Amino acid sequence: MTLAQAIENKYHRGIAECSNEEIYYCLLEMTKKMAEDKISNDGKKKLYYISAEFLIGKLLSNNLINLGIYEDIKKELADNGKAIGDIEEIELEPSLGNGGLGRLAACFMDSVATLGLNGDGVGLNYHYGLFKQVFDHNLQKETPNPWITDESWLTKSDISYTVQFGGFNVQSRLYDIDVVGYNNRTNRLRLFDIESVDESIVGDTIDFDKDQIAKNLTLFLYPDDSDEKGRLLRVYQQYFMVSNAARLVLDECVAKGSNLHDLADYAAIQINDTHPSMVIPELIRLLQERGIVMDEAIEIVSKVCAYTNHTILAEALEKWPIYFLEKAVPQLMPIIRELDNRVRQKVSDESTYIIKDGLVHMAHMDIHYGYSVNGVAYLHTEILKNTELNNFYKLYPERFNNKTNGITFRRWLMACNPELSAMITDLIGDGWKKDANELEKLANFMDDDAVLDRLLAVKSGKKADLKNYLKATQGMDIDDNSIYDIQIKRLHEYKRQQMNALYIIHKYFEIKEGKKPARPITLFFGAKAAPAYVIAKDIIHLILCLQQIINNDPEVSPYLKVFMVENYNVTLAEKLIPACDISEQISLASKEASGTGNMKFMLNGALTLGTMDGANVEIAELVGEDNIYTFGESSETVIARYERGDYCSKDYYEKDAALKKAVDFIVSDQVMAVGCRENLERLYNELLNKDWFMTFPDFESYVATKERAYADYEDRKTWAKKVLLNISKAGFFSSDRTIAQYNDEIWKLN
Ligand code: Z2T
Repeated sequence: MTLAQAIENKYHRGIAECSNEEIYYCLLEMTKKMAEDKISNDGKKKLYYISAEFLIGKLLSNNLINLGIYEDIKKELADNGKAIGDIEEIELEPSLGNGGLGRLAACFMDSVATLGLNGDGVGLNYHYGLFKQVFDHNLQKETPNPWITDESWLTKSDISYTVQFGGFNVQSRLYDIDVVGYNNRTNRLRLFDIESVDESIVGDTIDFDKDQIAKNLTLFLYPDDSDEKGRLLRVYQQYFMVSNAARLVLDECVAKGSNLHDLADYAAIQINDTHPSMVIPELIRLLQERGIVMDEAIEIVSKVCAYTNHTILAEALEKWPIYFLEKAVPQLMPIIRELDNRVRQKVSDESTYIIKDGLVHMAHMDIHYGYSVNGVAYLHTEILKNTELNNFYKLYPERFNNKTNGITFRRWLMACNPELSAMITDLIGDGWKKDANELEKLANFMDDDAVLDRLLAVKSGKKADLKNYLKATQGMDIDDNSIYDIQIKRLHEYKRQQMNALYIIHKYFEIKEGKKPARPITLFFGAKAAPAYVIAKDIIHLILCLQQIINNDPEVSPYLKVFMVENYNVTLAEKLIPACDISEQISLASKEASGTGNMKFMLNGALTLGTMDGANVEIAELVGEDNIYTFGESSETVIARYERGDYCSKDYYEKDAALKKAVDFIVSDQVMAVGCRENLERLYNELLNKDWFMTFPDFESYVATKERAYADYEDRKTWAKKVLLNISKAGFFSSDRTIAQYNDEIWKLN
């Protein structure tokens, strides 16, 4: 059916006579029908990817592309004077994740379906996604972020379970979102909700009454990124998620013919970080309920569950107080105790016990009672094996494996950068859309001036698009002749936005002193800080103050501007990434498990300015040192310094005059005039007395390397070659590759 026919049936009018909103809802309905026709449960064994977050982003364009009708719809709309971009604006973004971990889960679901594998995501149907960020007096404020409208991508199912908590029961309801593979089957995202959510308690802020747990379990997503803020209500959410998931798994497997003893022939469960870890004791409990004895139940579950670790930051490793699990999920504690006792009987290394000092260590349970433990980039997995989880590695070396993260090229190239996609297809055909390694063929054009010119023209076009979008939506005045230098990711000290801010101050002084850059520079930031993460919010405050000072200084702003976009989310990422020249990946070496933004930028023709951390190491390996800007201390040096415990930031501050000048500016009268003393002094003191993520030792090499990148940018032809080479090597980072490896080495479906 054409869109015109669907519109005629629904509204008895033509496309040109409909509002963008009417067209959006018609496309939504049409797409859902087409997607549902391709739902399949083929394949004996099925993957259940359980995750507290699926940061899916807007779905319309993505689904149209994967159904193969995007171009037709776009043309039909254009013929009727409508722009598909304006229709996309109607859709609300489901921000059902914090950052990398949640977006990874969404990319993975796309690739599972695209590879034709039988696999669903299982999670929670949050009514409010990650808070909406608003800037007010250069400070972050948080407001509720609803996304569910009467007509949405959700389909109510007839599946419902009673979930028991200590003291009360809750009735669940399953909602599905179709996951359309690219020219392939449709799988599903299975989001559990409660039957009676009370949205009325949510007002203008995110500080609402969370006491009535039974009514509000699925109301909101926890806004923490990699650090665990210990909010215990989260345990209720987690148990609600996994108890439903476990029952869904057992019911589906039994329906397919499993006798439960052979569960591992029917199901693989991937535990996405420790948020779903209670699925292990819960499955054991349910198997016992269905007549299987403890010994065998443990054995079955240990052949089904696999665990992915996403961080080495100690504060992010979930440990729940026993008394709390006892209160919230009393039926699990005897099982967890039994699991711990069995470890104590066979293992002498106390550091691996599940229960220690009144705390239940969720990751320890996953490793002892799962069949696979994976890290998310080569370096990260090595650090897990050699330091962080070394005691476990010694016990179970065969369980440890690496799966370097990936991204779906459908959303992160085809949908967000159709111009670059079209150019690539013109040059090498469209085989790369199914086999990303074919991008290597681009290397044949390294000396083709016409190709290099076209590549630069595509980038200029995307820079102009971003300029226009940010002017229209956020009132920003961007010079699209400038270098676009972009750092977008959650605000976290280890990601070191503060080091980029210090660079900006340094550059501001240079310009004031008459040292003008060859070309104007625009520094973009996009970042949400967890509402309770004080220093992270102070860093946002500093950046917003710098934006105000610099952009309004007529001496400096022709050469340097700073823009922190408000409410950075997937939708904004899709606009920012294609326009980027320089991708900031400057985490303290050893701390960023992988990063996935780094891959999106590379694929869209930005060059990486980064430390040898996470997947940056693999980017550097693939492109070679001439095509990436690396700097800073190695992970070995950093880890050794932490072990010695002798880092003193003041030593660096005293020795480096340029650094001192930049740091002192934070508490200068000039910044105080536009900012808050309390926030700025706190940040200044934090850097001077702690600087836990070691920005000072890397500052000098960061500045020097960034200057080298800016200088190189002026040789447009050489720059274009580097860009082309980066794109040609990006195929490795397709999540299709990652998922093929998960399947070959962990899930073994088909
Ligand atoms: C998260 O996004 C990540 C790790 C977490 O550890 C939690 C969250 Cl919400 C508990 C990120 C990593 O920081 C990033 O390096 C990685 O690329 C991403 O997960 C996906 O693996």
